[in-house]
Amino acid sequence: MRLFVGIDLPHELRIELASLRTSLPGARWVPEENWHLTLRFVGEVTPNQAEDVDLALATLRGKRFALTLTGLGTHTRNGREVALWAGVERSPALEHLQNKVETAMQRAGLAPERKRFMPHVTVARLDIISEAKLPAYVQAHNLFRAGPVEIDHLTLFSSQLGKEAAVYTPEVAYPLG
Ligand code: 2AM
Repeated sequence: MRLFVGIDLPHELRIELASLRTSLPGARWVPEENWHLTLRFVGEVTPNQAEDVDLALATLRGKRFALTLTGLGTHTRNGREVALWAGVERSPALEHLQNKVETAMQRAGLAPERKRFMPHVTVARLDIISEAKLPAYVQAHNLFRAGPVEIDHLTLFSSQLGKEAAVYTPEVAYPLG
């Protein structure tokens, strides 16, 4: 199974994120039920490894924190803009929690994550035609801001890749103290 550790976004943030889904030709909006913040992508694991991941997360002592979404950005691949995301306000509490998750994943036997943590919520995948319209779109939504909202649990998600969109399923919730 394919897993990742993240934050299932509270309703208050989802309402605000929905305001970003305006006209942007060529944007394939991520279905609302798939909105999340990834703290650690785990990837394909065996059932035994999944158990170790679950155990490591269950023993992690994380603290609640306030999550604020702010600003917009894009991911580029081969010089092309391929995804649009909402940013996350820098927060020592979130960084600390993400570090704890990383340590827990290594305790569960995963190789260390080499990529720097760059928290974001992907809201759309972009086709070529959306690129020309992007500057105006980004300008119109530049001041996007949602929250702060208290986050009181982590979630272990499974991900099933599909033809249209992936299906992300919250499998286990781990309360934050
Ligand atoms: P993304 O939204 O920027 O694509 C499930 O795929 C989640 O894990 C997504 O939030 C995705 O980020 C993130 N992720 C991080 N590294 C990944 C990888 N190597 N492959 C797929 N998804 C990854």
